[in-house]
Amino acid sequence: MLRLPYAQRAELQTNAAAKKLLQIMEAKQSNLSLSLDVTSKAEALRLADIVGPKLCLLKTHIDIIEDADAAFIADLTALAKQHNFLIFEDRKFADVGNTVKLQYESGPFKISSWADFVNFHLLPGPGILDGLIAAKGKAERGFIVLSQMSSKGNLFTKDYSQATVALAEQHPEHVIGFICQNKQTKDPRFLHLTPGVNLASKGDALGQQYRDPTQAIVKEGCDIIIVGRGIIEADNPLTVAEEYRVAGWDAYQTSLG
Ligand code: 5BU
Repeated sequence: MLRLPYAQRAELQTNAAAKKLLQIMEAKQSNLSLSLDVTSKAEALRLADIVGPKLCLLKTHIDIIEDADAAFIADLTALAKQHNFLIFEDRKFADVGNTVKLQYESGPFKISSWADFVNFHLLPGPGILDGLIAAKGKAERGFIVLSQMSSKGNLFTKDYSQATVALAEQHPEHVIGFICQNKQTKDPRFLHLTPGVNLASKGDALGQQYRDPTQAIVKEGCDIIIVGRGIIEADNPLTVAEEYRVAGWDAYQTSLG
């Protein structure tokens, strides 16, 4: 499955945040996203600082950080600037457009003011994307639609996944790609971000399923590997993050042919 280099794909982008992401991927030789699944801001900032130089993208679940506050967001966005990565809040919005607009721009987290990307389910229909687009927030931001999930027994069907691709194709300036397990479209404008990646494990006791970076990128055609516990539970997160970065980059090089 041959692909265009990130630099060329950056040129095709009509979404400024996606263009920036592809430029960072090229510059840092990284298609690695860390899933920052820890519950204290001190630990989150410590990990983001250590591993940041290896990442193109940091994925957050802001609602699991027990002491999250405005200072945390300020520190995290400062680290993003310092280490040159973007931030993706894995919020998985799934309500009617008006509620999602409020959840995205209001409440304690004001996600639209700091996250470069957020994701959403298409389950409620396309009004959810209209709600996200209508929200106030960062000038440069993009939306990622969930096309598939990594967990055992999930209810995503082929037809549903195809509907998410159709939506993306209608809004390429807003929808920058997919959370998925394999390639959804050959259109090089769209990014395929994939969770369920681990070099040492095949899954967990709660339904997660893993494969390695080569499988995800070379065989399944994904672009960005999202890794959580594989890195954050390692004795040396920096060393292990570098292993994932190299594995992801090598797989990308292979996919270019
Ligand atoms: P892990 O520790 O590498 O299993 O973490 C995976 C992360 O990706 C975690 O934050 C999940 O919420 C997220 N995720 C996932 O695992 N599978 C999916 O299909 C989607 C998100 Br969508």
